[in-house]
Amino acid sequence: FLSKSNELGVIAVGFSGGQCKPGVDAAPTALISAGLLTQLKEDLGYDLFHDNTVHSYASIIPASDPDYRNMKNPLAVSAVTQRLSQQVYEHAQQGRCVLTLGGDHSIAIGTISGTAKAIRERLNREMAVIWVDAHADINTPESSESGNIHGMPVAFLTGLAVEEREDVFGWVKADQKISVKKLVYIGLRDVDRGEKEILRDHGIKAFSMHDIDKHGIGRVMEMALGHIGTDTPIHLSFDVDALDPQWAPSTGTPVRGGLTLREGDFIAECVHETGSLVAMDLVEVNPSLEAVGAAETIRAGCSLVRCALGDTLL
Ligand code: B3U
Ligand code: MN
Ligand code: MN
Repeated sequence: FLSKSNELGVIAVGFSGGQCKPGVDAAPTALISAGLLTQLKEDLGYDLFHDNTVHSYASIIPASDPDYRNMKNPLAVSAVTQRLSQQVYEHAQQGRCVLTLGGDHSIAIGTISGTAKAIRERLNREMAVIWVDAHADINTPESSESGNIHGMPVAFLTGLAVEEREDVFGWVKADQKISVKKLVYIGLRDVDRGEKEILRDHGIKAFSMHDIDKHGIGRVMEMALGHIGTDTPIHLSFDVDALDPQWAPSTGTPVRGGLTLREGDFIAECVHETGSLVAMDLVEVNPSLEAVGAAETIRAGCSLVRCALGDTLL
């Protein structure tokens, strides 16, 4: 095991600035109120390291934050993710697995940069990332049509997007980045034209819903984990919109034709079985959208986290 097996760092991130719809900042409270942390402690036996705070980072969010290179809220997202990166790093550096409850997916700039650096220092290894999502989130500021930074985190984490300004992600240094060779996508079905070009040009491993329909989720997980290689630390970044809206309707950009809840749980279970999970993000749960489906979406999110952290059916 690459992490201390019973210690779990937990960070609750109530941040929504990577996209335009309010409400995704309320997800950590909703997930925790639904009993997620109690289940991890009492049913799965984890020692939780949690400051009992939902971080909104209000004190570091600037009053004025004009668009820059087509990015919306650039200073806020950069400042929040820089702080989050340090929080994640402090857990991971002590050998804890780290669970981050978002928040929109821009927060992965913070979480992944934090674990990548800690894993390099602690294990002298390059970490892999499994990105489960309907979207590729690999737009550069220039390729993005929306300007929403939650569509760009992978570009900043892989170095495909570069920015000198320290206060606009210039703080993400080489030891905090990941290789495109160690990145695997699962669940894609809404990828922008510019993103498709980026995935093709860099030979990035991606399993779309087409691949899941064709091979089945069992074979796809074998191929995904085979690509990463055994004994490689894994950061699982799970966007709840990878699930079909039938299971997770309360999310900012639902896309039909997604994973069933069982397929999502299966992905998480397979990652757990590797024994190589070093961090997980659960993002884009928005309890205020499609309010009728909020409880179901929260239940699905809790299930994904429990499965990744070792809950089994039998
Ligand atoms: N690719 C689009 C849409 C999108 C990305 N992530 C989400 N939506 N959730 C964009 O805005 O970059
Ligand atoms: Mn996403
Ligand atoms: Mn998504």
